[in-house]
Amino acid sequence: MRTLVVVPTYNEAESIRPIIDRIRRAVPEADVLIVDDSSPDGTGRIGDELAALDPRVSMLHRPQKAGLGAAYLQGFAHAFAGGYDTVVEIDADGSHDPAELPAMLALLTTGPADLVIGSRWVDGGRVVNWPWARRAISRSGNRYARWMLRSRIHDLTAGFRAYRTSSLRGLDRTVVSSQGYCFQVELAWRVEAAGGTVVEHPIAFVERENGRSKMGAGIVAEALVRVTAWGVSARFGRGPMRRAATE
Ligand SMILES: Nc1nc2c(ncn2[C@@H]2O[C@H](COP(=O)(O)OP(=O)(O)OP(=O)(O)O)[C@@H](O)[C@H]2O)c(=O)[nH]1
Ligand SMILES: [Mg+2]
Repeated sequence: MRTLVVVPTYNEAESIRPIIDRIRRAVPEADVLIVDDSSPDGTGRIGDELAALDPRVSMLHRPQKAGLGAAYLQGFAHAFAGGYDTVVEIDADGSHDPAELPAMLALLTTGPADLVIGSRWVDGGRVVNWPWARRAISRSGNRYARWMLRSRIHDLTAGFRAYRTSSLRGLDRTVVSSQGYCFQVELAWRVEAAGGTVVEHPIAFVERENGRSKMGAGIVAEALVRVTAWGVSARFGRGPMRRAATE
C-alpha cells in the first residue's frame, strides 16, 4: 500500500523540521509532501532543504496564501497523479502525533474504513493544553455540526486523517472554497453522504508550542454559516448537498 502524507504549512519555520522527522520515523515507507503557500518566514526554504536530503520528501510551493482547503486539494491531486492508495492529512505544528499513523492506516487496510479520523471527541480522545473556552467552542461546534448535518461523526473539524484515495475521487471538483474547519467538515460529510465508512480513532491533540494559529473568528464564522446552510439545504432544498446526502 502506498501512502502520501500531505503537510500544509504557513509560517511553520520552527515546527517543520521536527514534524517531518517524526512522520518519517513513524511511517518510513510513506512519501511526504509539504505544501507551502510562500510563507514569509522561510518555511518553504527549509522544506527544500529537507526534500534535497530525503528522496521520500517533496516540496510544493504555491504562490500565495490561499487557505488550508486549497493547499490540501493540490496535495490530493498529487496523490491521484502518483497512484497512491491512501492519503494523510496532518498539521505541521505538532498538534497531531505521527506515532498514531500506523494504527490509523491499519484501519484503512485491514478494516472497512474509507476515512479514519484522529478524533478528540470520542472515548479515549482528549486535548492537551487547551483553555476552557477553546475546548467549549470545539465541542459545541462539533455537536452542532453533527446534529445539523445528521452525521455520525463526533470530530468533524479534526485535521488529522487518513483517506482511502478512491474515497476522495470526484470530491475535488465539487468541494467549494471552504478555508479551515469548514473544509474538514465538508470533506468528512461528503465521504459519509456518499456511503463511505468513517472510523474515529481516539487521539490526544496537543496545543501547538511554536508559531501562531491561522484559525481565527472569521474561519469559525464561515464554518457556522456554511454548516447551517448545508444542513438546511440537505433537509429542504434541492442543492448539491441534498444530492450528496441522498445519492
Ligand atoms: N499551505 C497552507 N497551509 C496552511 C494555511 N493555513 C493554515 N495552514 C497550515 O494548516 C495547518 C493547520 O493550521 P493551524 O493554524 O495549526 O490551525 P489549527 O490547528 O486549527 O489552530 P491551532 O490549534 O492554533 O494550531 C498548519 O500546518 C498550518 O501551517 C494556508 O493558507 N496555506
Ligand atoms: Mg494547529
